[in-house]
Amino acid sequence: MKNGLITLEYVNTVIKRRKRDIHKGDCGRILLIAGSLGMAGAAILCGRGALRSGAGLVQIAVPEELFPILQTGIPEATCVSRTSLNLDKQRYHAIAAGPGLGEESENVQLIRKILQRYEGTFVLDADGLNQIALNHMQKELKNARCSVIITPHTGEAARLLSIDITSAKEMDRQELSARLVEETNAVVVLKGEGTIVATPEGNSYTNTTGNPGMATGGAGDVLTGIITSLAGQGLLPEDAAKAGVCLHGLAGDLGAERFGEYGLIAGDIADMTALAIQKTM
Ligand code: NPW
Ligand code: AMP
Ligand code: MG
Repeated sequence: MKNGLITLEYVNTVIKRRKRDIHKGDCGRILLIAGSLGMAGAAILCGRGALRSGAGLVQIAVPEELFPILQTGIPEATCVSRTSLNLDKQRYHAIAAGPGLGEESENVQLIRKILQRYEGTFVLDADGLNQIALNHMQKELKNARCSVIITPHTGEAARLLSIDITSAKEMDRQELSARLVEETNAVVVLKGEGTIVATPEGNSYTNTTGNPGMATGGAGDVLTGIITSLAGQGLLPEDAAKAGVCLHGLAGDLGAERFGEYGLIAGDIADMTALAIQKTM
């Protein structure tokens, strides 16, 4: 069992240098199942985080009525309907589900299908996690065919563990993250000040970057995009989670230098991820 800090020096050891003759298909083809009417922004922010951290091809699965918003808000990404997805690992190197997904029951079936069939890395966040909790799917998560990374904040952690939010807020965060690993057998990213990445092997790492300016709507949606992008580029799930939270925090720090902690918004964090990666190389 290891306990450690997640530092920029560590990130430098896991981010790959690009070969001169690389093409976009080599840089991670990823699928983001995100967004719903009223929360299209979550899908755009997630996609922006993914692109700014190097994903070569980003496809976003949204209800068709949202295609025009997505294609305007993030023209670099393509859109696909949630009803016509091909889940082969050859098609997508990593998949995420959850940011702004809402509560529609058809999304539950899609998440279930990914857990049963997909062979790559699957990142679950936000409403994706809420659906797992609501439909008591923790066992399905444990038995998943894919490698799973979950990225709950304290409220989502409480729902997954069926405990009330006040108790979760009062609980020691190391203990809370260890309980989440036990419940899901996933790589757990317990978000907040000093985000913890806890692994099924019993290791626990605490992030050293980030600031209170990141307490702003959409910041977590950006993180999901970053982690999925890194996993899609070939990082192991644990490394994608650790490097992702560190780069996301550094992007928040660089954004706060420019806009201050009060003015920082999630889109700034996504864009600053580009500079954060540059700084670690
Ligand atoms: P309290 O009472 O505030 O202290 P929810 P959500 C508790 C999408 N978004 N951080 C908290 O406690 C997301 O992707 C879309 C946060 C409260 O009881 C999701 O799909 C945006 N909460 C959806 O909205 C931008 C904490 O948890 C509850 C906490 C809902 O996500 C915004 C809140 O959790 C957003 O990202 C912590 N550290 N600790 C867009 N532009 O489209 C405890 N809580 O109800 O899941 O709400 O996180 O906003
Ligand atoms: P979410 O609540 O899903 O939007 O996620 C918020 C993101 O911002 C997570 O990555 C948190 O770790 C980060 N964050 C929020 N508040 C703080 C804080 N006070 N200090 C550092 N990071 C924070
Ligand atoms: Mg969130």
